[in-house]
Amino acid sequence: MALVITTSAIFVAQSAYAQVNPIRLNTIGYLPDSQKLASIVGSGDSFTIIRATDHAVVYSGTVGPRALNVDTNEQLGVADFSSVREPGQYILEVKGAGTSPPFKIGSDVYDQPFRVAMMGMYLWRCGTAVSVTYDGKTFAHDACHLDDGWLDFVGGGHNHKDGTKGWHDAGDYNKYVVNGCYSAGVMLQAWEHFGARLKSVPLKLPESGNGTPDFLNEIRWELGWLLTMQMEDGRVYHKLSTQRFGGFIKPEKEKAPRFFVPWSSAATADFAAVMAMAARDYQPFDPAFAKRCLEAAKKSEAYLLAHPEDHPSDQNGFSTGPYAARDPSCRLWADVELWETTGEAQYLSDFQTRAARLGHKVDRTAGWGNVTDLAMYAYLLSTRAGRDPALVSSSRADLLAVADQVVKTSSAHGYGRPLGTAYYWGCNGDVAQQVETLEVAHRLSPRPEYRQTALSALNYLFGRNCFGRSMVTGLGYQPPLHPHDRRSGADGFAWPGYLVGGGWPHPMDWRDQQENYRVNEIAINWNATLIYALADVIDG
Ligand code: 9MR
Ligand code: ZN
Repeated sequence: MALVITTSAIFVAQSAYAQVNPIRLNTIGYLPDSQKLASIVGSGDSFTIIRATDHAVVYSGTVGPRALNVDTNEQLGVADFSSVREPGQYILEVKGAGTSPPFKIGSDVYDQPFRVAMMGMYLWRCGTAVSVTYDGKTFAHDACHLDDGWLDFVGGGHNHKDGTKGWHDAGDYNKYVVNGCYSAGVMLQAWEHFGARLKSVPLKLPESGNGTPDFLNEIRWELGWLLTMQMEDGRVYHKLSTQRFGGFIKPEKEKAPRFFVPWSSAATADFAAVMAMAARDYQPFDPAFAKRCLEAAKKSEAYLLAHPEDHPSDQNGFSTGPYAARDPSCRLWADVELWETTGEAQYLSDFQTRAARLGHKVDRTAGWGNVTDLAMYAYLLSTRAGRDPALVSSSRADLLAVADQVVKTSSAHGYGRPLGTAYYWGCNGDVAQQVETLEVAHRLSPRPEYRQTALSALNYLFGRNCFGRSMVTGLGYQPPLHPHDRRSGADGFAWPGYLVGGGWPHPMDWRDQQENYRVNEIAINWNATLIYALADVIDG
């Protein structure tokens, strides 16, 4: 097929690619000075990069030798066009194999994806009407779940207490504290690492212009709900949920009662961590809110100190998401964030005692089930005095060793996947999560490979994968159209800005099917790590 890059030709090209395109690259694009690799399956040795505006061949190269990519069992060759730096729109053509989807080169290629992923968070808001027009379509729902929630299961009788606001968790509309705290925590870390850039990115929120940066405005919607989950004595309810998952209807149509679900020490500790972070992050913009967050954090922490046992939530009667996290890593996180905010020596010494008990200080990934790494990032990047030099140096060494391993794993993988051959529920979210470890490593001990591998994570998610497709709704080439998402299902079209979980146990198990929740659901924690990764690379 002759290559003509006009809008209609791109359309023709897309229908021709109903089969998986053998040329797999980041279909959003590449930063000008970054490494630029495509993975090629099948034959074809020479390739060219063709510019959209005048169809000029701007680069010719040779596809590297084929090598077996073990997890997908494909022979893959790499086309390296890193030396093309000129901003613009391009196509990669492999003689005998075909053409890639169009992609861009530019310092701003991630600006729009960042905003769209943040728009996804806004569209997840519960307890209010939302509406956005994106790409010519309107995505909207009326105010939902205004009855949140009932106290029947927490000893309050059939009585009501405010539990409105927050984000829906995922493709379902329930709200889970452990995952909400993890997601808000990752986003607040993004704020702490990249706030100088993020503060000026307008997100078109109802609160825009209120003097608080929009990035923080969005997270505050979740924090407002989290505050309603705290009990008088500092314990925190584990979730607010229907008893069973509801149908594929719009959220305002879901009328089944939603209940507070008994407390857990994991939720309580995660809550303390996030409220401590919020206290320092919102201080410059809303000191009264910051004070409220700090008091809430201290109250929960005080309860935990007086009750050291790991207390799981009694979820009897509920078949919705369990998020059954155990509390040790959550307590570690609470200690360090309270110390970072207050400077109080007791929090530091509690953290250090707990951390010293861990065999290795930094894990391969963080997630709602294990927030150790979030705590370690905070400790290692802290500029406060008083840290134990031995713990700093051993945890620093652990973190750099993990980051070096991620670099190695990514470069050994045929698609540059930083998570290598590990495939499990929500692994796309963990591909994005690697970016934070790499970023923290880069801050402690800069290496260009850390940056490059962070970008490899995004390359993978936006199309350099065995499907040659974007894994984020509304973005890039052939994104998911049928995510496991009740709003998308009810409307009959995919709501934009959401990373889907990804194939497992085999990478090729991903299907763009609504019913396939194990591989095609969306979730706030996966979006939060994607947002961190995009915040790392936007132009601002
Ligand atoms: O992301 C969660 C995954 O790690 C668990 O294995 C899985 C089963 O418990 O649940 C996932 O979380 C889901 C939650 O339970 C309910 N809302 C949708 C979440 C994403 O699939
Ligand atoms: Zn709702």
